[in-house]
Amino acid sequence: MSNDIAATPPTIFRKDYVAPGFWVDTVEMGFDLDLHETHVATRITMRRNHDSAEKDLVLFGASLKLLQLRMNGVNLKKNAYTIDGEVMRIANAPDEVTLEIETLIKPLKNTSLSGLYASNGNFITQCEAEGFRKITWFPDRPDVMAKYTVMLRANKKKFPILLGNGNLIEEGDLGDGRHFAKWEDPFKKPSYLFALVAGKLVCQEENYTLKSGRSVLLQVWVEDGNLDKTQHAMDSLKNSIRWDEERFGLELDLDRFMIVATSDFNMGAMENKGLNIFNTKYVLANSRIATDVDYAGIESVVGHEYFHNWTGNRVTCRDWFQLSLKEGLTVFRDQEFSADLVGTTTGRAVKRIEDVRVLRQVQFSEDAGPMAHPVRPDSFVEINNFYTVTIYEKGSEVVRMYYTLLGHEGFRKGMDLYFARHDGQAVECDDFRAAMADSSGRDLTQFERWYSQSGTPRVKAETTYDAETQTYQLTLSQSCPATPGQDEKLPFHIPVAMGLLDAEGKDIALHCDAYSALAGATNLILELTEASQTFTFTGVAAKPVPSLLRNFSAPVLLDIEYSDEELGLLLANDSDPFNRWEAGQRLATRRLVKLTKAVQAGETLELDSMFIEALRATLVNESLDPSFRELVLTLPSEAMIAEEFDVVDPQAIHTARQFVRTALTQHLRAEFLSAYEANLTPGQYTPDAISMAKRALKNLALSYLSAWSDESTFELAQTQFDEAENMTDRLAALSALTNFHGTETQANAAAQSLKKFYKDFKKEALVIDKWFMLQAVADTTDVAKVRELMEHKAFTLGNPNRARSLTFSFCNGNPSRFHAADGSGYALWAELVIELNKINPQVAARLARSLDRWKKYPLHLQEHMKLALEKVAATKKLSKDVAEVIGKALAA
Ligand code: B3K
Ligand code: ZN
Repeated sequence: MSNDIAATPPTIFRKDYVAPGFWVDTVEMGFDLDLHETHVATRITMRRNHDSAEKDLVLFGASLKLLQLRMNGVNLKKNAYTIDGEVMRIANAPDEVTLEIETLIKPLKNTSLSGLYASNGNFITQCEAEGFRKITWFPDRPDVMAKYTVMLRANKKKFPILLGNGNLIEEGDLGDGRHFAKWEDPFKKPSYLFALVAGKLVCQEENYTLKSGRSVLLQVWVEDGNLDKTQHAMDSLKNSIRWDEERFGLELDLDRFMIVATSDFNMGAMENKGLNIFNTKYVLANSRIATDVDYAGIESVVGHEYFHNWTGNRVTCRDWFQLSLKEGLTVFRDQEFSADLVGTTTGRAVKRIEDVRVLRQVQFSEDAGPMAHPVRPDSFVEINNFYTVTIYEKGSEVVRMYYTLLGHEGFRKGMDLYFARHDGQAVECDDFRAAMADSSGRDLTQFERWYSQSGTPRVKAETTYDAETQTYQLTLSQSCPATPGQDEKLPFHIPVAMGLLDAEGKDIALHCDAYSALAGATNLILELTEASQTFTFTGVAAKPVPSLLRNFSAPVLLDIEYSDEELGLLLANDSDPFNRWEAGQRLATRRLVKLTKAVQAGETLELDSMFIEALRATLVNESLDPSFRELVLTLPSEAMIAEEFDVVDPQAIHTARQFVRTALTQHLRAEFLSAYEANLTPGQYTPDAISMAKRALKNLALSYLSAWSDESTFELAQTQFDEAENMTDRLAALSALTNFHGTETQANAAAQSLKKFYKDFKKEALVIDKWFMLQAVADTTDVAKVRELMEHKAFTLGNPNRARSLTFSFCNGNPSRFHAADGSGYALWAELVIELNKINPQVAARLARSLDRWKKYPLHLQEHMKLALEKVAATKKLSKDVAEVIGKALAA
């Protein structure tokens, strides 16, 4: 088999970094935009970097037809340069160079959605990470920053709107049915932040006054017919601008800031300077088409891209190994933004819990698999494969640990120093760490290991209590499993926020030998820096219950033995809302693991009353925010439960979890019904925190109620579906109906509702994505049903959102069906990866990752998975993207 596998593409190493041989000062570009053949003329002024070991003038290019290449006014002969793959080298170039390059590109044929491409007849660009080289030959690397002036020319009728980075300095007619617009970006930027958009678009715009009094123009551009869906994005943008001024003293540096929505986009959005380009999913919203989750997603992505203007654009990355420098930091900023907007303590905790859930479910899993990599990777084959949860979410946790260690003011000082030192530069993760260390006077040398070592550390907590001396000892030990390429790990610098609870659940005043200056505090940040450390607490009147890793103060797994009673006490009382939720999850996980084993052993399943009563108490506790109750009542996902096992049995996990849902409903039916009634949100839809919280709890109640099938709950769901005034309620009801295990009549009624939903929303692509996704994750949907849905006229693999809605959702979100015993799920997966590889390698590589953890399954499934992996590996013309993912999986 291995003979058929194409040669592995080359690996790029961080240690091989060499500064560019030439710097670029200015870039002037002229585009003659045509969907079939776009002509690009580029003039680049460059000067030699005498400090570099690289003596050649190096340019990158891909999928380009080179028409002209002139250096200092002279046409370069074919023997004056070499081209090897994407790399052009001009040897013996003088110290001062003006290059003039003409290229021809084919936007309509570009299905990779990287570079310049067409979307519904409009032009869109995506240049991060290495898309600019698909537009022209250029030193396409982030440490080459230059000033750009761009002239866009196109047919005026077909492309009435012409947008570029920065400021519009000139526009007019060309007399031949074409027109032009000239854009100038006053800031130096790397090529990955270049963007242009041209086509038929309309905008919502507003003049907005900054804190300094300066007025700026804000625009949200969409396709015609969508202007009724831009208000929330505009509000989110204004909130982002204000937040960055208030929290970090960072002002918008341009006179104009634009957001453009496109339905063909590989990722969520892109922070191009002054011209952010977004997936429609993160722009378009009104109560008819968007759910509360969509509203929250828009707010955070609009914030994220806007915050990049300082963390990413003004200060950028030296090389792509430093990606987390901008991504981890910007995720931290967007998480804080969303939390600050809600404002309340519970609201902040709810946001924190949601973020940690993603981290644990997706990043911990990545860190335990064949694609595990440090926050600052040492190598990659294809950089697009490294826009990962490790770079983003773990990277954000690393930034959050500085925040925890340095405090609110200390962190702000560090940020100020970072900008004072590095504005306008392309820097490294180490520069950020140095700013945090130097501004605070703290030694953060050991903290560097969070950037260099991959894998999720485990912290084990052991305690002893001596009643005689009233002394309590807490021993924390850390370890980290081996990951690909890293067998030995050194201890991390881990902040462990903690408190001790007395028998009533109240916080005890802490007297810890190592933190005498903080005597009397009820919350301490212990700093674990060694393999094992013991912390001694004195004056402890009775054996306490420890609350450790409060607010999830470090991205680690915490091993600690609690009794059910202790967890019950924490769930009911901990002053740290995160750990209250955590205690509930521990209670649930313990049972779900035991029940999964019982399913495997063919034993009778039973749910104990302690757990039921603990959840009942939370559910009926009206002093608790509904969104918090919703989180406590939500069971750990099947993927989370799977992490508890060395060998995963997806069907047994599914059966166990469904059993717990049904058993809970059986006992808490009345309470779920009253929670449903008490949390209705009549009247006009608003996406405010309180209404969203109510809808979340109400719809969770509905989903539980429909687990215990009877006539009245089916009617409840049907009525909610028929009468819903907003998409949140409508979709929740449709999901309840679709997952209802009832009579044939009920199944038919559910099918009718699905049909009606399609008919009512067939013009709304984002809603049809939901329609596919809801079916993809339904537990009745097997491989055959997915294949049937793939035949639906609305399905296509050519659009990333649509492809993801059905196929990704099934492979990643419906484990008990995807892992069918006959391997049919994997066969489907292989076909899809191979097909997508031809259309869009980045999207294909994402789907390819669904089989990362194949070694965690029983041998008979592993055999099927290996065949599927090998089938993909043997495919002709496999992209670097897919080859890297599959190669690493097979090497596991
Ligand atoms: N920086 C972009 C991601 C670009 C992905 C390229 N494959 C979006 C973001 O993180 O804001
Ligand atoms: Zn980002």
